[in-house]
Amino acid sequence: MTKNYKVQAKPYEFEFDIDTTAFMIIDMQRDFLYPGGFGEKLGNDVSATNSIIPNVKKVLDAAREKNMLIIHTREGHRPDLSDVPESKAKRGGGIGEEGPMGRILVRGEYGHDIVDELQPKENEVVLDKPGKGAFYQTDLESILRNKNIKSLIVSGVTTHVCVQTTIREANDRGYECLMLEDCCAAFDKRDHEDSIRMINQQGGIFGWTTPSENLLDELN
Ligand code: TIU
Repeated sequence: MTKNYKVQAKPYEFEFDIDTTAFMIIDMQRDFLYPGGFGEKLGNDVSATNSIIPNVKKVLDAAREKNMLIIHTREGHRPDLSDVPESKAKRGGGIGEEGPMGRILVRGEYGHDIVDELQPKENEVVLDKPGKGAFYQTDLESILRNKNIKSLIVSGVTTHVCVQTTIREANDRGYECLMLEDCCAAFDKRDHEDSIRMINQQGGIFGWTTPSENLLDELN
């Protein structure tokens, strides 16, 4: 069985060994994808973020088929809000307030959880994070080291905030990151497109980007 893959990408082919690569799904939570959650409360239209669910699901199915390590992240806070920095609390979004999907961005609430279509399976990692980056105040680095992971294939929302922050943090730690363009979204298309350019510019300053079709062509 082939373990090494080469995927057409920008700025050039992305090569990875499937046994040392994890598929990450960043913050595909109801709070960012449906009306009444954190994303909308911040003043955004959530139609772009929820439109990528089917694209992410296709890659998730392929990653499961290949027994890849799958990591789901969720941005959120303790019910007593003791881990919310004042600087974050005062900038809106209604963290901790009651909304139609429960208390906004609070762990254990319906809105904080991952959408039905992408619900994690028992053997998959679910990582709760208080910030935008997936490494900050989490055990992600330890999990990746223990599982001998060298490369990350990254999807989720929002492209310019949690996805980009995580890719930048991963890049500095020596991980090679492939961002799946149509499996990520920002509330504003310009932020999404600018992020793609920021990642793959200067010879892949933070990583590689590609439409998911190129990855699926190789995996399937
Ligand atoms: N506001 C925004 O675009 N994003 C976030 O606050 N969190 C994530 O990106 N998950």
